[in-house]
Amino acid sequence: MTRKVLVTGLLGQDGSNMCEYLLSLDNIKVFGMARRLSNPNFSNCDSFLNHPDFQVVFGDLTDQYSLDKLVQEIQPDYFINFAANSFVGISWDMPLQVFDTNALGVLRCLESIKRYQPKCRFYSAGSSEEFGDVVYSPQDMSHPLRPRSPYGASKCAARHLVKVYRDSYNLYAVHATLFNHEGLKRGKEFVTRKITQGVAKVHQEFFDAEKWRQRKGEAPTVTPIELGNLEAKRDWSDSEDFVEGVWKMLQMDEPRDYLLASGETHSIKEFAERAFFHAGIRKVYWEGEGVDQRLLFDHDGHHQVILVKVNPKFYRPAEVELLWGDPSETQKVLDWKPKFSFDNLVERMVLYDIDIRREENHGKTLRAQQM
Ligand code: G4F
Repeated sequence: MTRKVLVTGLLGQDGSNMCEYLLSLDNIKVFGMARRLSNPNFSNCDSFLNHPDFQVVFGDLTDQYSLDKLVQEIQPDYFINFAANSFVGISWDMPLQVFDTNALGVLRCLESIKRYQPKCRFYSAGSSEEFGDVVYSPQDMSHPLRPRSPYGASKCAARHLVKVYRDSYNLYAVHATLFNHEGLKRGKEFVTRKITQGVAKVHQEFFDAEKWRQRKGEAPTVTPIELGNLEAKRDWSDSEDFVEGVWKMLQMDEPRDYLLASGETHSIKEFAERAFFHAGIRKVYWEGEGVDQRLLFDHDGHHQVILVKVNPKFYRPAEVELLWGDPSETQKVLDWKPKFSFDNLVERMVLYDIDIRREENHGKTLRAQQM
C-alpha cells in the first residue's frame, strides 16, 4: 500500500534531503510543503521536482488554517516537520518570529494531526541548542535543557509540546535532538558553508593563472574569511545521514525521543584548517589571540597571506561553547550508522564549492569571449 508523507521545509537542506531519500524508497507518495514566497528558490529540489510520486504543496507553520487544510486533504500517514527558522544567530533579532515558527508551529502541526488525522506519525526536528550551556560531555538524552538563545528556547518548547501531546492524546509523535548537520545544500549563513565557500574563493584567487603570472614574486591577494567565535566546538554530521535516521525513528513500534550526532566534536578553527587542507592549501598556522587571531599561510617562505581573521560582528550575545553528542543509544535502538565522517563532510563541501566556482568562472569567461 502506498504511504503518504507530508514533509515541511521543502526548500531547505533537511526537507529537500528527506524528500529525495523518501523518493528512493518504494510505495511512498511525497508531499513537500513550501511557503508561498514571491520568489521561491527550488534549487535544492532539482533532482526530484518532476518525480511522479512527488507533489509541491503550499502552507505555513504560522497559519493554522493552511496546515488543517493540508492534513484534511492529504490525510498523511507521516508528517515530517523540517520547517523552522533554523539560523540561531538571527533569533536575537526576531525572537517572536522564531518562537512563532519553531514552537507554536509545532503546536499547530500537533493540533491538526490530533483533530484530523490522529493515526498520522509526527516528527519534530529538535536541536542540540536545547542543551545550550552544557554541564557534561558528551551530551546524551538525559542532559538538562539549558538553552542560550531564543532559538534554543523555541526548540525546548517544541520538545515539551511533543511529549505533552504524545502523553495526553496517545499520538505517535517523536522529537529528535539533532546535533549540527551540514552538506552540499547548506545555507551560506551557517559557519561551515561560509567557510567552504570562502575557501573556494581563496583557492580560485591563489590558483588563478592569469593573476599568478602578473604577480611574479609577490604574495597573491586573497580575500580572508571573516568569522566570529573560533573556539566554539560543534558535533557535525551530514544531513543525508540524518534524514535516514529520522525515517527509521518513524518505523519503530512505539514513539519516543531520540538524539542524532556523530559522537565527535571539532572547533571552528579545526573545520577551517581541514577545509583549506582539502583545497590543497596545507601549511597553515594560527597567530594571535582573541579578536587578533588569524590563520596564515607563508607564500614562498616569506610572504604572509591571511586566510581567516576575526570580525567581532559575528559574535553572538550568548554562545553555546561546546556541543558533543553521544548517539550510541539511538544507534543501537535504530540500527543506524552514519556513512560520512567529519573529514568526508568537510572534503565534500569544499570540493563541491570549488567546482561551483570553477563552473561560474567558466561561464563568465565564455560570456566575456562572446561580447
Ligand atoms: O553554523 P552555525 O550558525 O550553527 P549553530 O548555531 O550551531 O546552529 C546549527 O546547529 C543547531 C544544532 O546544534 C541547529 F539547531 C541550528 O538550526 C543550526 O543548524 O554556528 C556554529 C558555531 C557557533 O558557535 C557560532 O558562533 O560557529 C560560530 N561561528 C563563528 N563564526 C559562526 C561564525 N557562525 C556563523 N553562522 N557565522 C560566523 O561567521
